[in-house]
Amino acid sequence: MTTDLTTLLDDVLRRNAGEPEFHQAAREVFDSLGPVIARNPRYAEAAVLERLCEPERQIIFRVPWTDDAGRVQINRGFRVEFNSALGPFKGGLRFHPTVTLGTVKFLGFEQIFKNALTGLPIGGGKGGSDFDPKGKSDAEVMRFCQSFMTELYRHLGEYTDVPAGDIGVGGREIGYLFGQYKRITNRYESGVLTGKGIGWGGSLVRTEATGFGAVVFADRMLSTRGRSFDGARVLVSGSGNVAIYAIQKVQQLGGTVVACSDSSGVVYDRDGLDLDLLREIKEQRRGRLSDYADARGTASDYRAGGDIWALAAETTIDVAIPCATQNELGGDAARTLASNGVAAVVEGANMPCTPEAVKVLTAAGVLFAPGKAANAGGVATSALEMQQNASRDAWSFDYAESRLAEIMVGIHDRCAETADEYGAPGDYVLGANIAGFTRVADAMIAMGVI
Ligand code: NDP
Ligand code: 2IT
Repeated sequence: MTTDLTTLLDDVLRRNAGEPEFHQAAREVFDSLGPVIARNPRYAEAAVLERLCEPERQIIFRVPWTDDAGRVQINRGFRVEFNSALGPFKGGLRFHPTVTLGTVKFLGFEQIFKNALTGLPIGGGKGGSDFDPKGKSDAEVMRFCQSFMTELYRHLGEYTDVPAGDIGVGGREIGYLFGQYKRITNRYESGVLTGKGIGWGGSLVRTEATGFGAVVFADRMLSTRGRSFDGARVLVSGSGNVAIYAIQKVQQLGGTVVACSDSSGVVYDRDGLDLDLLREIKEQRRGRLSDYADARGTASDYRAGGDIWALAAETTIDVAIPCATQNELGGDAARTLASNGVAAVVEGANMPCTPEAVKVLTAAGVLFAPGKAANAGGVATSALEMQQNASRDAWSFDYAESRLAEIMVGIHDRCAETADEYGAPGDYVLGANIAGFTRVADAMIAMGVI
C-alpha cells in the first residue's frame, strides 16, 4: 500500500472506531487499489476513495414491538445508504442478534463493489436489526417487521433505496415488510423491495440466485485449471438460503456435497446430503440440522459444535464454499484445506474468510473467489426482479436463470481480465476490487463533488 493510501486508511479507521468488520472490509479494498490509483491520478484528485468510505446517509432507529406475552420489546434498526452513483441504494436486511452499525457498514461497503461488478444499475446499501427471528412466532415476526417498516418506509422507494433479504430475512419477512410499506404509502410499488413472492411481483430464480450464482462462478473458475464439479466432493457451510441452493447447483453439475452446518453443529453424510430432506426441515419446518441428522439416521453423522472445515483432513474434498457468515473460516481452517489438496474456496457468504485465511489459501495456490464477486448472483437477480417490476412482466425460470448465468460468467471474466491487466493473474480479490471500484469511481467523477 502506498503512503498516501496508508494515511487515508488510518483516517478511515480512526473516524469509524469500534467497527472491526468495517475496518477489515476497507483494508482489503485499500490493499488492492494502489496500482489503479497510480495509473489514474484523477481518482485521488477527486477524493473518490475518501467519499466512498463515507456513507451518503446512515439511519439508526428504535423498533418497538409487542411479543406474544404482551411485553414491549425494543430493538435497533439500521439502514446505511452507502453509495448511489450507479443507481438506487440496493442491498439486503439482516436480522440477527449480533448486528451492529459496524456490521451493516461492512456489508454496505462490500455491496458497492459487488453491485458495480454486476454491470447493472444499482448502488450500494445495507440494513438490518439486532432482532433475533429464531424462536419467534409468525405473529411476533410480523409485528416486528411492521414496526421496522413504519420507520424505514420514509427512506425507501424504487428510485431511492431498495432492500431485500440477508441472514434472518427471507420470503416471510419480505412479505410482512412489503405489506406494511404498501399500507403506509397507499402505493403498490413492487420495485421497492426484492425477494418478493412469485405471485406478487417476485422473480423466479431469486430464491436460488445467490447459491446458484456462486457455483456458476466456481465452475468457471475451476475450468481455468481444467477442472469441474463433475465427480467433485464439496463442503458447503451454513444451511440457509445461500447454502441450500449452492448444494442444489453442485449436485446438478455432478458434484457431491458431503457436509453442511448451522451455528449449533455440522452434518457429515459421506455419500452426500439428502437435499429434499434438508429443504423440508429448514424451509418448511424451520428446524435445526440436528433434526435433519435424526431423520436421516445412520446415513448422517452429526457433530455438535463441530468445525466443518476440519473434515478436509478426514475425507477427500475438492471445493469449499463457505455460505454462513463473516469470519467463519480462519487461518487454521485454511491450512487444513490447503494441505489436504482443496482446489478452490469460493465465498458464498459475505467475507466468510479471515484475512489470514485468504493469505494462506492464495500462498498455497488454492483458487480463491471473494464474496463480492462470487455471491453477486443474489443482488443481480434482485436487479432483474426490479426490471420485471418496472416493465410489469414476469420471466420464465429458464430465461431468468440464463440471465443469471450470463451475469456470473461476465463477473468472473471481468475479475480475471482485470487481474491479468494489473499483472496479477488469478488474483480474483484484486480483480474484483479494481473492476468494481473503477465503475463506481468513474460515475462519481462524472457527477461532480456530491
Ligand atoms: P440464512 O439466514 O438463510 O442462513 C444463514 C445460515 O448461516 C444458517 O444456517 C445459520 O445457522 C448460519 N449462520 C449464521 N450465523 C452463523 C454463525 N455465527 N455461525 C455459524 N453459522 C451461522 O442467510 P443466507 O443464507 O441468506 O446468508 C448467508 C450468507 O450469505 C451471509 O453472509 C449473507 O450476507 C450472504 N449473502 C446472502 C445473500 C442472499 O441473497 N440471501 C446474497 C449474498 C450474500 P443458524 O440457523 O444456526 O443461525
Ligand atoms: O449480500 C447481498 O448481496 C444480499 N444479501 C442480497 C442483496 C439484494 O439486494 O438482493
